[in-house]
Amino acid sequence: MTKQRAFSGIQPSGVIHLGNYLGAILPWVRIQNKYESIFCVVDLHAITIPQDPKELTESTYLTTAIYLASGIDPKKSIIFVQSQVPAHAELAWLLNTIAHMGELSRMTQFKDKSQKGNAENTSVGLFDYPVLMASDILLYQAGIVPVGEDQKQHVELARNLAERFNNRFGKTFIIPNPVIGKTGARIMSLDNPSRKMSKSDSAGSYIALTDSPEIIRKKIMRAVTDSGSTIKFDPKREGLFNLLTIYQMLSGKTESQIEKHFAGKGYGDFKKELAELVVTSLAPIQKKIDYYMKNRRLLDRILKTGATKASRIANSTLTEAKKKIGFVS
Ligand code: AQP
Repeated sequence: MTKQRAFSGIQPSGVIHLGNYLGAILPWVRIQNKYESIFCVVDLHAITIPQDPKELTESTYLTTAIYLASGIDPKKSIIFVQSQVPAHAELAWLLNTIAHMGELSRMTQFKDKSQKGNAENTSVGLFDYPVLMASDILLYQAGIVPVGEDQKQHVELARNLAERFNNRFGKTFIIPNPVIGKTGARIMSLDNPSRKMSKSDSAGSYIALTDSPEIIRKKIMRAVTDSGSTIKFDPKREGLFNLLTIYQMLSGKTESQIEKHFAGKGYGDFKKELAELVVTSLAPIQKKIDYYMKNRRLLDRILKTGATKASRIANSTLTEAKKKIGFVS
């Protein structure tokens, strides 16, 4: 292995929103020249919450199209669908036998999601989600895991499981490191800026990458701010700070350049400019998404190549792990 490896993924469930884009996809595009990068559409994760089969298929293609349209280059990076590489589920089983109920019960995402529904009917898969994620990462010997802030705890579990396995059976896995951006790692909800932007919230809380310009303008103009009037980066003014963070990431300007630009202007002017910036930033991506969605055979071809390359790496790690455990080959 020459370059260090990076691995990450997004679930093909519901929409892909601006939080996913700024917190995950955009950093992936930037790192793909530096690391041997592997980006997965994690459909096995998606089904930990009930999914309509037709929508799951559609969402899997759409997520792939969004990766490509955003600038993930299949010539540089491996793009594949998780369920097409059976080693993910198999290593997850092996890791299940060393994971502890207690550590999984402490995962905040599980606690949040199981509390949203009927706890008694929460799937075992949702509980086990972090072990499957550890399997995803460890199979590729990824040292780098670029994620949003909300996934940090899961990457830490992957580190713990890798260390536990290595200590018990001998060095098998590289210990992964979460890489979390300084800006944009936690984009907040537009209608409740104390919560992170999330696809399972109401549609007004997020901007989907596929939202039309009219919808984007409406959502931004309605975004919750405060009763202040100056446009300044102040983390205590959560709503405004979140909108300014989005502006900063899409414009590439510094905080002081932005504050200077909006000096003397009000929230209305700022929101209008932000809306136009979001619309113009997403327009070329949306055009490419349409192109890929109309070319399913191209998507299938890219995914097939990706799955072949991913399987080669994953199967080699899995074989090693099984040998260490003592399975007869
Ligand atoms: N609001 C966010 N800000 C920055 N990064 C975010 N990510 C998610 N939300 C934000 C990052 O996107 C990547 C993929 O996320 P996922 O598919 O695992 O979905 P999620 O984190 O469960 O996203 P949602 O929208 O919050 O889904 P629900 O509503 O189902 O819980 C990850 O790197 C994540 O950190």
